Amino acid sequence: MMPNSELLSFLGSRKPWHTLPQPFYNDPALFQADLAHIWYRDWVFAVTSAELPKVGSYVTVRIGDYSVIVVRGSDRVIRAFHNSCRHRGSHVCTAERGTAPKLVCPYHQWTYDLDGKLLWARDMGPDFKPQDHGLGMVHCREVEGMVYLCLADDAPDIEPLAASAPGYMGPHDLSNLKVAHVAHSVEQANWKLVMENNRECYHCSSNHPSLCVTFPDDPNLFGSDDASGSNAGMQHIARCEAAGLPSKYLLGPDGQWRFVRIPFLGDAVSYTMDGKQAVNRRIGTMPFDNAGSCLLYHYPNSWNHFLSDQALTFRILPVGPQETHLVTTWLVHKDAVEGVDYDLDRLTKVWLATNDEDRRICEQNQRGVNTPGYRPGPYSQTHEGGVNQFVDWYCDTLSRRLQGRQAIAAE
Ligand code: 3BY
Ligand code: FES
Ligand code: FE
Repeated sequence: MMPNSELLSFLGSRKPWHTLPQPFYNDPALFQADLAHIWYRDWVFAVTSAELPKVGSYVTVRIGDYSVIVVRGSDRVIRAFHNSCRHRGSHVCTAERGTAPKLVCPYHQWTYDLDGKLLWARDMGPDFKPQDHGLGMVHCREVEGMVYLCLADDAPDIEPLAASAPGYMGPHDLSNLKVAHVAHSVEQANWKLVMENNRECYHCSSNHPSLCVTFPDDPNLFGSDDASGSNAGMQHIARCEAAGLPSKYLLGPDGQWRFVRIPFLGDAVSYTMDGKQAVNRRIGTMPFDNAGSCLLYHYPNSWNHFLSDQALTFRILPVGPQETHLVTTWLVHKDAVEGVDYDLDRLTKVWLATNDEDRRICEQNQRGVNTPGYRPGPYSQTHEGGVNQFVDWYCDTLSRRLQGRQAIAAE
């Protein structure tokens, strides 16, 4: 791995309000540093709890070199374990998702309960203590229907998010929704390019024809400042708050996450090609259709849209220095019937197209950054405050953790 001092000097060479130096986007050693200091240290969004509807429903999540099983126990609590058998280390769950009454290792059938306890191991002798060989636990926290994992021994404080989420997300009631669709896409781009791209709409008018039917590309609404620069935004917030929907721009500690409820364009109520609802059943306790979209980003890996007729989650995970896995999940009312209450194509059309357009521009961005002719360029103060805010969060977080390590090493 790159020595901390070298990393810190790279960080020090970043010009304010500029893109990062090239190695941050393509260097394998820097990618390892991102894994060690960001991805293995922070809370990472894994899955919606709606995707784990039954006792024994599980998903496996790959975070860098780690593989983690997220599973709903017989007490309905969602827990996470290292996907490594305590016998000889085999993966226990080999599928990306499924349902199982017990977790049985495919190698020699060591059998674990859904809470990770080892229940059965054949012919291990009289001195073998099953209680010493349960699956390794990973920190796991469900916040308003979104399941977060943390691989660190000591997880950072998630309470500020957990305290604010019920107000903003409670009316959408994510944990009582059902999954209408899950889409996977792999982008040949560094995870930071994918996140930077998400934090601005400078690119929207020329790249997202279907999103632009309903989504306002006004940076005052979702950039790095509160929505006070937008009249439409402030009116929308006031109207929603009066109806009991927390909506004001709220920035978490260190800028790691943010909630704000924004209006759609004109009379639009959902992400459809005609702006009309995609699902004819309102979710949770949403008081009206035109509540716009409640936006939540959480660094390093998710952005989300909570509407009146659906909830949309987006999760990125780093695969390699120039490869990122995006999973998009559409949740709808649990009694909504496909073909009756909603049409799946209509529901997913805008964001499937938008994701693909974003994949293409992020991949072109990566290719251009890879050429020796790349030089860090300036962000637009008008449109890219959100991008700068993300890159600041990344640089500050990385340097704080590197300096922490150096201080420990020097003691
Ligand atoms: O998906 C999003 O939340 C962002 C907001 C601005 C650009 N992009 C559509
Ligand atoms: Fe799992 Fe042997 S490695 S039972
Ligand atoms: Fe985009």
